[in-house]
Order: sequence, then C-alpha cells, then structure tokens
Amino acid sequence: MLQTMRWFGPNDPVSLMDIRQAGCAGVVTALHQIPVGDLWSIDAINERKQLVEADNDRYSPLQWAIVESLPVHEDIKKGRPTRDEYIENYKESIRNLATCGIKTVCYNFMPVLDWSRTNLNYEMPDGSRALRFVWEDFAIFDLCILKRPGAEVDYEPEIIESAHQKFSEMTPERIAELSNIVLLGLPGSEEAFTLDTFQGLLKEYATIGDAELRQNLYYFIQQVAPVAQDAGVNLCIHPDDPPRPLLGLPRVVSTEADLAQLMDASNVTANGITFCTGSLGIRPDNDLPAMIRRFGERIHFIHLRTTKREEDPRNFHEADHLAGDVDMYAVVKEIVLEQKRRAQQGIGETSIPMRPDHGHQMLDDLHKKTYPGYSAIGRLRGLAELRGLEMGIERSL
Ligand code: DNO
Repeated sequence: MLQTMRWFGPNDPVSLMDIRQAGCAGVVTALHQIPVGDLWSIDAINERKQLVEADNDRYSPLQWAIVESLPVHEDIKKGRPTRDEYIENYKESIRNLATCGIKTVCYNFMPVLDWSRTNLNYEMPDGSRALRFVWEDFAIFDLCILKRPGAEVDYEPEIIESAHQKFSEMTPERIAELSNIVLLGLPGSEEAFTLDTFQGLLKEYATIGDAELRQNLYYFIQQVAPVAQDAGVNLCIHPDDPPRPLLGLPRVVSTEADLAQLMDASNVTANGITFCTGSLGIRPDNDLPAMIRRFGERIHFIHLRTTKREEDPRNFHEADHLAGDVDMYAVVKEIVLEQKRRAQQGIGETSIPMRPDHGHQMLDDLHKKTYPGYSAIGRLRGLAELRGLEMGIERSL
C-alpha cells in the first residue's frame, strides 16, 4: 500500500515533517478554505501542491496523493435545479486537479452532516483517549437539545425515557459539549451550524427519502464519473459514518448492496470506492474481505481503522487499529492479493493508497490540543502496526 496521512493544511498542528517521519510518501489533503460548491482553480491547487512538496529537495519526498474531500454541494444531494451548475463546477475542479497531476478524489454523500460521534475523550483501559458514539447520547441531542419534530419515531420508548432522564441530570457544560460535537463538525466536515440553521437544513430533507437520495447520487455520478474517467482521475466515495440513518436523514452508502448499486450506476473504473474499514466495519452484516474481493479494482483509496461494538451494539468506540471488530489480518490480506492481481494484469496502481484512519490521543499528545481522531502519535502507532502487518502477509504469500 502507498502509505499516506491526512493533513488539514497549514493550520494543522501535525506538520508535513511529522508525516514524513511517520514514513509516509503521500499526503491526503483538501482546499478546506474554499466554500463547498465553488471551483478549485489550478492556481489554488498548485499553491497547495507546492506547499506539500516544499522540502522535497532536502528530505524524502512527499506528494499530494489524494484529495479528501472534494465536497459535494447540498443542492446536488437534494436534487435542486441549481445542482447542474454545481456539477459543472465539480467537473471543472476534477479537470483542474488532473492538470496538476492529482488523480484520486474522495467525496461523500451524507446529507447535512459528515461523520458523527458523541464523545471525543473516551478513556481507554491504557489511559489513551478515543472517539465514541453512544446511541442514547445521540437521542439526547435529537430529542432534548435539537427537539426535532417527530424525532420520537426513530427511538424505542426505553431510549426516549432514559434520554430525557439523563438529560435532566446533565451539566450545562456537557450539554454544550454534546451539542458542539454534533453541530460544529469534526475535522474534515466543511460546515458548522447553529441549532436554528441546522433545524432548517433538516427540514429541507423532509421530502427526500432513501429513494430520492439514491437517485440524486446516481444522477451526480453519471455526470461526473465519465469526465473523471477521461481526465484519468479516480473518484472514490467514502461510506457513511456511522453507516445508518441519523436525525431522520437517509443514508445510502452504508452496505455492500448500496455500494454495488452505486458501482452499477456508472460502469467506469473512475466511479470507485474509499474502502473505509472504520465506517463499514461498524455493521456486522458488512463482510469486509468479501467486499474487497467483489469491488476489487474499484477500490482507489483505503482507510484502515476499526471500531469495537459495545454491549448495546449501536454503540461503538474506536479501538486500536488491530484490536477491534474488523479482522484486519483478513482485510490486509485481501488488499495484498488485489495488489498482486493488479500487478499481474498491469492495471491501475499496484500500491493502493492507504491512510491509517484516526488514532488514539496518547503519550505527549494528551497534553496538546489536537484535532479529534487526527493526533500524530496515535496515527503513527496505527500506521506502524499496519505496515508490519502488510509486510508479514506479503512475505508469507
Ligand atoms: C473522518 C473522515 C471523513 C471523510 C469524509 C470523506 O475521519 O473519514 O470526514 O473524510 O467523509 O468525504
């Protein structure tokens, strides 16, 4: 695998030098400063590219390997008439990225929110800190803080009752914290909301159910994938995280069947997948090794991470990279086999780009302000373990 790490740009407390010293050759980044839907110009892309490559004459070279993400405007997700303008911008941004030599572009199609958690400081048995999602806490946000009309139908009576009970005992600090975690977005989410705007945005989805969102996704991919294919760019959709509907919003990229339908919607290699084991692995019905075999050459980018389901299986926390519910040995073995297949057939990149996704806040990072999930040392640990796993599997085959 091509080892990469995410870099949020010049303000990221983790530097390019850190990423280099973690042993990466690739950087995953995006022009987060550009509003969602606007064009990414060649100048803006080149400026970032130069930043990534600035020290390449003195040190081991880094390249901007992946865009994560080129975000999709909400009007496209909602299928509004204005979507065609945004789709034209999207196509142009893809062509511009190709001109600058950047050939892999990750995106997602989650309405309103990107990834979601309810706790950013969950203490692990070794004292490190992990991200966690607790269904009941999410219910508290939905029912008691947001007070979304009709939210009750999404929760069973026991959860509703305990959510209200727990809410009445929560400190104002914890209420603010929970609300901020959901509304202000986690790193990589491009939007921050107030409670009011958020409520309004959810309402705009009142008439958009599962079927409509799927149609809007397929419409989008049918427009952009052929353009990407011509430009030599691979698009790769990131699955929903967590992979299930939240806040009454549909989610359509959560299962093997969802991905299969999307792959069929535009049958070109450029219509591909970011295989995020962290997101897909939350659902026990996703058989990850089988999915790698099935989607094979459509996998253009890999996020390696695992969660651990808790007593209530809707709750999970992010585990050590090799110690969660995902059978990481089986996953990496399938990836190694896919790479061998590509090498034999002379197709695609034989080293699929991978990043260790998230990591625990640990060691020195416990005393620093870090981006949740994206502290340096936890990711370094994850990468080191995964690198060793890949080497061991490769040697033994
Ligand atoms: C979280 C990330 C997501 C991801 C986007 C891709 O850590 O995996 O924010 O980058 O959903 O579009």
